[in-house]
Amino acid sequence: MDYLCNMTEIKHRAGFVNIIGLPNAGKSTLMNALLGQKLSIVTAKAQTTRHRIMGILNGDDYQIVYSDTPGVLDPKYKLHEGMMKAVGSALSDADLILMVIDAHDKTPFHADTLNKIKKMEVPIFVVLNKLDLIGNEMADALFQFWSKELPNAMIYPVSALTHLYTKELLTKIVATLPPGPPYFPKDELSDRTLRFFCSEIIREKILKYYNKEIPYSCEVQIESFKEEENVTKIRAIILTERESQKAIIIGHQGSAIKRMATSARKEMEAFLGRKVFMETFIKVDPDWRNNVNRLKSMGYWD
Ligand SMILES: Nc1nc2c(ncn2[C@@H]2O[C@H](COP(=O)(O)OP(=O)(O)OP(=O)(O)O)[C@@H](O)[C@H]2O)c(=O)[nH]1
Ligand SMILES: [Mg+2]
Repeated sequence: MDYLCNMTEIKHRAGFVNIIGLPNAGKSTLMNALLGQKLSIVTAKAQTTRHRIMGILNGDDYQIVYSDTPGVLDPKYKLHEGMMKAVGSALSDADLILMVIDAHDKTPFHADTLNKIKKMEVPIFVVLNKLDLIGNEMADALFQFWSKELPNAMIYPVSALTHLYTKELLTKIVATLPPGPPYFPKDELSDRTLRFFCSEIIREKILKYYNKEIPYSCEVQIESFKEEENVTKIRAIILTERESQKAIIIGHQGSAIKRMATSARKEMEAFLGRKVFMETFIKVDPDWRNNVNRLKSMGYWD
């Protein structure tokens, strides 16, 4: 369809709405709330999101291409550098930035990133998230603070978790999108594959069930993904850095991996809407987090 020639479609709006913020601010929760479905994984641990993940919301007269991004941090290893490249790309192609602040967390925003945002010409929405955790006085103080820091930005207090004021935020986002045709087919929900989301579901359960360094030492790869008539058959590989970590992931007589994999399989079944048969293997891949070639093959590095 030619969106420029068709008079009814000239009213169509479309744009990239990129979500930026510190780790754990609630960026993924916010994207899921704005999409009305869970696409990005969410956990209580920081550095849950590692990739830029697009989530597309299609209305009759608009298409919002959200990008969830990893939390902004100072890189300690190459994987972090790759994650910050994803943030950099989201800063460079946005039509609108949603800068998510955890209203309950006093950590100052990342100074370099804030300076970049201050220089940007696209509209900025400061989203004061986790409103459910703070009182009016605190909300007012944050509102004053961000009005001074970013005088041209609009400020929206919300709770992504309880969906407080997220509908209102969505209305403002749509009104701010530039006019234009859609970027993706209007039945598309993401730039990512089902296979990718299944690997993310496993990572979410690793973050949930294991502590300390274990989740950060792990990467998940879906070696095969076969959609058969009544079942999707998945072969998943968990990479970890050391034999000792592998032993912890497996647990006593395989109890730990069984618990994690069962929980992942159930969530995949709900996500895919069909039965899943999953086999899980663990491989030791020392230093994958610092090997640029490995990171390239995993999609963390262009
Ligand atoms: N109380 C409350 N908790 C929230 C809210 N939004 C997110 N959370 C919680 O905050 C934690 C982090 O949420 P995420 O959405 O994973 O945060 P993120 O910014 O994507 O984190 P990274 O991907 O690690 O950068 C989870 O435990 C969420 O349930 C909110 O509005 N209120
Ligand atoms: Mg996230």
